[in-house]
Amino acid sequence: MRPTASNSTFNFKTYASDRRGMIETRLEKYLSHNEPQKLWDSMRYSVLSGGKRLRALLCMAAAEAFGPNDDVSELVLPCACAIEMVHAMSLIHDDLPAMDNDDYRRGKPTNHKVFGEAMALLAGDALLMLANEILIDETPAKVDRVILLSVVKELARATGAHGMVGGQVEDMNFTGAFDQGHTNKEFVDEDILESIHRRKTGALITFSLWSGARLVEANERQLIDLKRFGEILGLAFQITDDLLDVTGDINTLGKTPGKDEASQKATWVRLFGIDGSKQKLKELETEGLGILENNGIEIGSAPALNELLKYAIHRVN
Ligand code: GRG
Repeated sequence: MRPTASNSTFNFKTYASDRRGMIETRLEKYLSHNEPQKLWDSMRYSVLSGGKRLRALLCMAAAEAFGPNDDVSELVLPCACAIEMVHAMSLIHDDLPAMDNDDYRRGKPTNHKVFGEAMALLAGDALLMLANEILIDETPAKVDRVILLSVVKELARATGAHGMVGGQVEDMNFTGAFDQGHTNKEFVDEDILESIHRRKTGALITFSLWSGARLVEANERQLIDLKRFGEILGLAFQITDDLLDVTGDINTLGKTPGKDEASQKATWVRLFGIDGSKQKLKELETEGLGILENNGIEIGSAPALNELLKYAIHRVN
């Protein structure tokens, strides 16, 4: 049933825990293959290793906010799981020595540390394709196929050169990671950094919200508002990530802090300091909540979206 703010029993912790349960069960089902064994073990290792499931929750919450007043989880769970697979594959590749060279993720050794670099690459590739297969195959026939096709296309766009991959390349560019030993870093200003964040992190987060609403046939106006809300939430999420890299510890974060500073990465904290980053987060929170309140997305019908924005900003890992 659709959660409402007027219903005083709405409790975000219970809400998130119920939906996480559904997401985990479904992910286990979609990953229950064993041929070739090592490949599926590697895929499972990274997808089923915890994680906040923020993107899947956003997808489900958006569907609940705009769908019919009955259970829409069956309609969007395949999409929510596909998003978590794409997210997990991006983490596997991001942790590789050729990229961020990280040893820990979600409190465990990274995929390539356990399975080797070649298998980590291949597990990422396989997850990317499995995500598409699941989205197309498992989305119930009740969902109009033209709508489904638009969702498949948007996922490709959010993931590829226009989205996550493009953002990662820009990020590495400005960090000097492609310089092959020469220092050739370019100057990063707020606009450039926002554009990196919008693609590298924001595109998949925005897609998560948009796809949930699209699958339940939200109208054009609602989809536009939700895209803007997604951009705000995505930017806020990444600025929080930049902050946590400075203020967090390995046990809470589940990954090594201080990596951004060590690699001289272009981050919000580097540009504007801790206080400047916190100030920007305040502004984004106000703007995001304002969109929910003023532009066709009533807080009363979408308390989970409201809480998810706050969670993205005030989280500790
Ligand atoms: C998509 C084809 C393809 C390749 C990947 C490596 C790469 C290209 C992109 C990097 C994308 C990336 C890792 C962005 C950072 C996003 C980010 C802050 C991730 C952390 O997300 P959380 O905190 O993680 O939601 P959990 O563990 O909670 O799921």
